[in-house]
Amino acid sequence: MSKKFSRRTFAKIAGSASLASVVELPALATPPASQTRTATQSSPARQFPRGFIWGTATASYQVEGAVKEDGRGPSIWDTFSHTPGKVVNNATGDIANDHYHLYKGDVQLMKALGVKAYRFSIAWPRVFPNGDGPANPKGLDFYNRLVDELLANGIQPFATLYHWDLPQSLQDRFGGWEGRDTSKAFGDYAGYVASHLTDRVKHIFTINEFGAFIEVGYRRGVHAPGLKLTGLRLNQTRHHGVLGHGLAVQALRANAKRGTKIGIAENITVAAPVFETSAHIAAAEQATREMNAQYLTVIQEGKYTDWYLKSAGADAPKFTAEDLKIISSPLDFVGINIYTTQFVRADESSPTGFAQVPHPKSFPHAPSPWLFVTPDAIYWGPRHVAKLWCAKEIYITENGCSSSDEPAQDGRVYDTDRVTYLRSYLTQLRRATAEGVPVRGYFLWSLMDNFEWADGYTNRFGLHYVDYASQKRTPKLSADFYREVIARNALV
Ligand code: PNW
Repeated sequence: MSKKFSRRTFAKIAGSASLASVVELPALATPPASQTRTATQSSPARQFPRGFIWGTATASYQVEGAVKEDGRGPSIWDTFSHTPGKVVNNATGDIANDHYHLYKGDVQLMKALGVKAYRFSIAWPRVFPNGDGPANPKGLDFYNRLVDELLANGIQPFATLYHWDLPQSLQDRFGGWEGRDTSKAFGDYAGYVASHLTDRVKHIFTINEFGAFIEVGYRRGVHAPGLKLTGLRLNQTRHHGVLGHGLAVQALRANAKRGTKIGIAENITVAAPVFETSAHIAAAEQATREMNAQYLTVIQEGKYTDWYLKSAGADAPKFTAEDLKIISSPLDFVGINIYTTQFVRADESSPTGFAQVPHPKSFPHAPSPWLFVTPDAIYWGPRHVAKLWCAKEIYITENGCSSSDEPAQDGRVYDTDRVTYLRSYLTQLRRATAEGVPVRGYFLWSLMDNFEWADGYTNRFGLHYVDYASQKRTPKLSADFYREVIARNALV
């Protein structure tokens, strides 16, 4: 494990900055208008670093629709959502938000929010309908149009290459990520995209969330392709996922224009200390390293942890030293999707030095049952990444929450639960930036309600309410909140 960001340096940064972050309490009496702070003069204790990149995020299958247009091939999500019983109400992404046709209006929604960046994903089967073989330039053209529209409106494009819509043909021929050929095809696709888009797209993420698409899709069978793998087959699939990431990094480096930055968007399992004693904090760091052993840890360290290999035993993945080199190809930044956390405590009796502390039944969560409201996650997540792996540039590539949004009489959605959630998380994120943790930007999930995978359209995560029958988008209260945060570069 490399430790260039030494404990002492970290403590120094943390110590000096914490003085500056003492919260100023507002005066009780209303000050005269001349003394009130304007939109750009928020209290320093609520301010984010200058140049902080505020953005929103979506993903291709969740918003685009137009699944048969301009030569797009089928993806595993088309197959899965069309299999009865797999998605709530048998919903599909056939139309979704029709973003493929309505993208110009959606860019205007972003402009009205004031976001500086938009994180979207490229549908692999639009670009290579069979996953490999001949490219489909008409499919790539959609992203040319989208990128041009974003840039014309002053919004930086951040593109993800894989947000789960694997070409069905790769699933049929190679077992999807069970097969090493899929990793190779992913590298080739990455190289192709790099040579066509990096004249304008300066930030590329390889893969979104191994922790979700492999664990939920290949282990639990709840997402596409709906498999329930165990043992060696599962570990090998995980290995092919990170190998695909590494091959893509290499292909991007070989084909991208100078100045392109490459990273990942992983929903790292964040271990947070039950409370902040040095023993619990050390346990949480160690736990974060072990709990992400198959994904972010091997990507950052170029080796699987001893504990992971020992626990896997005969089921440990088969790999070569060359694989590990590819997997750990250096990144320019680390993107982490932060929703929730796992609490841990120090435990000397455990061989790893930590013990997980499960959430009690009464622990508050969003309508998505996995989404426990734990604002600490967005403090500890980036802090662990900086400390464990010396990451110099970190993005929060997703954060947000579902809510049982319902339009009020006036047609607006007053999602005070989402506003409270976001404010709590951003308060913790600000704590991280104030302590010198190098978080450069934040992408709120999501710009608008969309196809929430196996939950179909029943769970809404958007800043904009979408009426799917009319495709009308209406800003929620949380959109007003986010606009204010962006305008002030500070908490409100
Ligand atoms: C992420 N979990 O998924 C995805 O990147 C998005 O596509 C998705 O819409 C968003 O978060 C909200 O769900 C996750 O079970 C799905 O911990 C499940 C989990 C985490 C993230």
